[in-house]
Amino acid sequence: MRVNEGRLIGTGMRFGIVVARWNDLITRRLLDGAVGALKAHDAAEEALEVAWVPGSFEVPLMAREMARSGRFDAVVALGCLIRGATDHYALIAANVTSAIQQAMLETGVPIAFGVLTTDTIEQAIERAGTKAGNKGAEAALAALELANLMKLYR
Ligand code: DLZ
Repeated sequence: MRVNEGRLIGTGMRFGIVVARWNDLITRRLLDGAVGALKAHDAAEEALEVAWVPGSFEVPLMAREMARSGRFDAVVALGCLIRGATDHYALIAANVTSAIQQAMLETGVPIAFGVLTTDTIEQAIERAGTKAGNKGAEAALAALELANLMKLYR
């Protein structure tokens, strides 16, 4: 029986990173985490390309463009949605999640989901490199693993 798993090797791979400017106190940390994780696994600095977008709502479109460009082995989507007093959060969160998945399935390029959806800013801080790890780094590693795994099928 052959069992395949994607290895965490970034050598020779190219990554697009889309990051939302909204809540940039948090998203900058997610970006740092993602870049740090990729470099720690031997991705070259010049193989990383970052595109800033206004908010999480715009992340899926840009992630799809990057995926479609054929220039990247994988894309990392980063944002931070914090529940507010309005229903804006619920509407955007559900749409962003499914739009990112749809873009990934449409293009066949891994797009890792690193958009935080939290009730409070404190919860977001915890997930952006303090108590609960860095979800940007985790998303980057998921992208790296998938990119390596998919190479086995191409
Ligand atoms: C408008 C809005 C609100 C209320 N909250 C957030 C948020 O918590 N996180 C985020 O990334 N973006 C937010 N936005 C901005 C939208 O994502 C989008 O950029 C605007 O509605 C313009 O299309």
